[in-house]
Formats: sequence, structure tokens, C-alpha cells
Amino acid sequence: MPESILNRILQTKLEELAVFKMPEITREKGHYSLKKALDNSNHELGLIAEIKQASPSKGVFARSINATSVAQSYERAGADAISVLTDRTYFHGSIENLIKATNNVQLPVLRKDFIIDERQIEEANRCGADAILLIAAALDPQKLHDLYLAAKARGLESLVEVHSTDEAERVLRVFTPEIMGINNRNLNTFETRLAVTEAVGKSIPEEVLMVSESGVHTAEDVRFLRNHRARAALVGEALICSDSPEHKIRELFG
Ligand code: IGP
Repeated sequence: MPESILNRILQTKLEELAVFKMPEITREKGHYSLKKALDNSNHELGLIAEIKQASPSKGVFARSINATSVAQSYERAGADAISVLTDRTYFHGSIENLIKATNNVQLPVLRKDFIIDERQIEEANRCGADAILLIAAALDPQKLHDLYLAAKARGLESLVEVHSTDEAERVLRVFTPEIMGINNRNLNTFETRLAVTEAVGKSIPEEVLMVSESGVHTAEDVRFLRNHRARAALVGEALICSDSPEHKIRELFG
């Protein structure tokens, strides 16, 4: 792998933040709790269904999607929460898609982006998001904790993402997040292995709600994660690329 893709993305974020403009809108609704929604899931494994159009590893896999109708179809099929990729440059996402989702479903919505600055959290809140992603590989643990508290102060929850035992331990030395995500995909090599959840999960305390992220494609994958202590899965590509996301959700989660 040449220079790490994560570093490249973070460099772009810094450039974007240098010309950042806060949207002049105010939040018009309360917050749905991601943790409660996942805890109260009707499925044996909770589901965060993701709106994702492209990725650095796969390129564009859904050219023109209507975020409103995709979010509504996820909700109809029984998703417990929605994740919306808002990064434009690498994932072809948008803040507009976030607004469409938060305006059109009655489920917690996670803003999925590379968050490194409190202004991105304020922006997420104004757009109606209920939770944000914080990536351990992108932040030192103290900064991650600061952003976690900044989100909490606004009524937003955080999904704290790790990819290794090392990263998990580094975060846990500073604080214990309520929700942690284990990304099965290595953000530098893009290799996806569900065994990452099995391995890294061992260092996640019992009381933390553990979400397994990426690479979930079959009902067998769902069973594997459930058997390895995951309480929810975050699924993007498998849903977006299926002819019917509703059908795919039922196939995976029953
Ligand atoms: C979804 P998949 O393999 O189901 O499309 O993965 C989600 O986990 C993935 O989009 C993701 C991600 C991230 C994207 C997990 N962590 C961090 C961007 C940044």
C-alpha cells in the first residue's frame, strides 16, 4: 500500500475545515437514542443500515440514489438505525443526504464521516443527526474523548470505532464509551475479515454495546457476529447493492 488512505482522507478533511461554513439551520426535533434503539431491537442482532454510494476501495457502486427513499425502505424493513456517509470526496456522500434521512425516518441517524473538529459535530446536530462516528485511528485518545464529550453535551451519542486490540486498549485507558464499533475493514489495506470482531471483541468490556462494522453479506455472517458477542451490525454495501434492500434485510436479520 502506498501512503495510507486514511492519512490522505484526513488531510482532505483539514483542507475542507479551513473553508468550513456552518449551515444556517436549526435543529427542529429531539434526539433518538442509538443505544436504546439497538438495545431494544426486535432482531437477535441489531441493525444499523448505511446509505453509502461509493468507497475508495470499490469505487462508485450506486450512482444516483434517493436518500429519502433508501432511508424509508430501511425503516420499513425493520432497521434499528440509519447511518449516512457524508464524506463527499472519497464516499460520494453529502450533508444533504443526512438531512433527507433525518427528516424522513423515525429512527436514530448516525452521521458517518471523519470527524476531527467540534464544528462537524455542531453541523451534524443542526442537520438532525442523533449520533456521530469517532474513529480511534484518526484521533489521539484525549482528542477523541473531548469530541465524545462535545457530542454528548449536544445530546448526541458516539460510535467509537476501533480496528485492533491496541486501539481499543488505548481508548479504554482514557474512558469507556457506551457504544464501540469494531471495523472489520482495515482502513489502510481495505481487507475485510469478520474474525477482527472475534479477536478485538475480547478486549471490549461487557457493559459496552459492541457493534460490528463492514463486510456483512450473509445470514451466516450475522450468526457469526452474534456468536462473538456483537450486539449490532453496521451494513452498507450488501444492502445498497441488492435489488431490494428490504428483501436483503429480511434475508440477513429475519
Ligand atoms: C459499512 P460495508 O462493508 O457493509 O459497506 O461497511 C461500514 O461499516 C463502512 O462504511 C465503514 C466506514 C467507516 C466508512 C465503517 N467505518 C469509516 C467510512 C469511514
